[in-house]
Amino acid sequence: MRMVGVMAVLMVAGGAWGQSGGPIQNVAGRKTVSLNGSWQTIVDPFLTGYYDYRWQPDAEHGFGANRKPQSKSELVEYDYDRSAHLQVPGDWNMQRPELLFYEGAIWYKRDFDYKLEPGRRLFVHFGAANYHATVLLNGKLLGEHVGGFTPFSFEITALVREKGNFLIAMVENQRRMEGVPTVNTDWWNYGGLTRDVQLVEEPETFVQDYSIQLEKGSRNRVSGWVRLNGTRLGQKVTVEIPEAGAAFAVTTDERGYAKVAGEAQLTLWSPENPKLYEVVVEAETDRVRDSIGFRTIETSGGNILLNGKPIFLRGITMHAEAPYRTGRAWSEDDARTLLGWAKELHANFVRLAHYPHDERMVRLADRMGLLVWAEIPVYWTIQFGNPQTYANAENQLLEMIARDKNRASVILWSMANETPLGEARLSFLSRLVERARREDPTRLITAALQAHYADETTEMMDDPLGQFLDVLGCNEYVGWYDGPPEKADRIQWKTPYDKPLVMSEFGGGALQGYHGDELTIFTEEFQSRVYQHQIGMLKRIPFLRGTSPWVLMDFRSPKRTLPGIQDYFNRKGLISERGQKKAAFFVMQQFYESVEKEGPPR
Ligand code: GCB
Repeated sequence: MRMVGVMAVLMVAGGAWGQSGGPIQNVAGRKTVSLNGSWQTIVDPFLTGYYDYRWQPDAEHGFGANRKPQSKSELVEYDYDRSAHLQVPGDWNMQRPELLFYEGAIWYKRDFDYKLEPGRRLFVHFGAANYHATVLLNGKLLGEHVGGFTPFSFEITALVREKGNFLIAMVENQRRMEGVPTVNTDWWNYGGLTRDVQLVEEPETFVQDYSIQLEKGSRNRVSGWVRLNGTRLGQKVTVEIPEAGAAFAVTTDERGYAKVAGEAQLTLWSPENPKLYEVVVEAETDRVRDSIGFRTIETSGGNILLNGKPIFLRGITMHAEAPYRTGRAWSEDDARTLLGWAKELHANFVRLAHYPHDERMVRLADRMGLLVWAEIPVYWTIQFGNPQTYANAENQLLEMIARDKNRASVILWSMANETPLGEARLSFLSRLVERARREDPTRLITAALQAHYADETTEMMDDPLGQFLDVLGCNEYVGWYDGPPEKADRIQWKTPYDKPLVMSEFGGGALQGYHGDELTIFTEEFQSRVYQHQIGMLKRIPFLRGTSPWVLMDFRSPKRTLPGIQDYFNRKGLISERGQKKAAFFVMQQFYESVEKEGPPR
């Protein structure tokens, strides 16, 4: 395969699923071997292992070759065996002090043996690599992937050998103006192989992907599709839900594709009863099991309806920041802690900001009964007029939907966060909305927008993007960036849209353990006061159907420099990064408890 340069790859980001021809659904439900653990690594700030001295890309002859001197005279200026190690999964920033602020390339190498029986196929699967990964096996380029938060895989059937394979990934997290996200984010640019790496073994023709959900608007009609990959593409496939006594038999076409539809009597999934069914997708040559919940989600005028009934989203936003240790979250324990705190808050909803989180999060949300807002890092001022930026954003959107489309917990796909008004932005985002709807007609589409003051006391939510959305998201910081906390008492909210509003962010900062009078900024008392006045205001918004304050836990951000208070942490957490709850946590908890018991504010 011809090597393409870093910039060139950004242009072709539109189809970066590697050689597998698309994502492998439900990797955890396959035959896998973990490649997690210690990898040899070379820090390469000047991309010396990638470009030659004329700046021509040449990874197969660079560090990707894993060259060993053939004689004592041969010059080889790198050596994985004498280089430091990094743990995978894990961002590099938290693993060595000198990498805390590092942005650049790191080469990862891991050896493995694998006996692949004839007629079987092997893939290497990456849960995520931030931001740009170039992957080689045994010195041969497999491909590249752009986008820091979605999975990708490459087929290695023809290249793998029984002994002495070396898998190399160059991961590069240099921020780019044209990237998604762009150079400016209020979170840490954690680099590296931040999620699981696995070998996935499949039969020659296998069930690559499937979508199994309730048909939009129906509570007993299952609808979806299956897709095979291999040479025996026309097969009989059944999708079975044994507990519901339902089985749908189909025959795949010459592309390996078949639609699935049929009736089933199902107990619907909800936060109160997060019922999951075992679903078995069985082809003649392969079989995959999954746990899937069934529910409907729609809007009617200003209401969000879950299984036909109006619901108020008692939410909390969170970053994929690891509790207690900081760094990028990835483990089951991380997910349990973060979502456990949401439960403790009496939440029924989480906004997973500002990019797709580890798949464990949405799978656990399925089991714990938490509704999910999932989003892509179209954040602030990306290049809305740049077609390559659009292709990149769309690719990340499709990869997110591909991974999480069978999760009942996920009810909202969010297109963007706090993006500045303008024509290019509107055409970019409305196109993205349209693409998301085509890909997944069953879920609601939203975006975190911003309101403006129509007069001194009227916040107006009339962003023109609103006409394309099902649910309006709004970030506002009345009482923090916008006036003193009491300002909220005077504000009323208006919108021309007959659509539900979720206040997708509000809040203020506090250093946990810092106490003082409630006029002193960054004290727990001040933060609580922001929340108290916010809650008073929120209760008066007639079209409000959910809230998700910013943010569950303090998280690292290079933008937050104030010594002694921030120390490179955004302090708007209700909980510190060491897991200590601040006073505002209990203010919010009390509000949600009352909403849970007495119904939403009206
Ligand atoms: C926002 C952003 C979020 C920031 C937050 C803040 O509006 O959406 O990413 O971290 O404000 O703390 O300023």
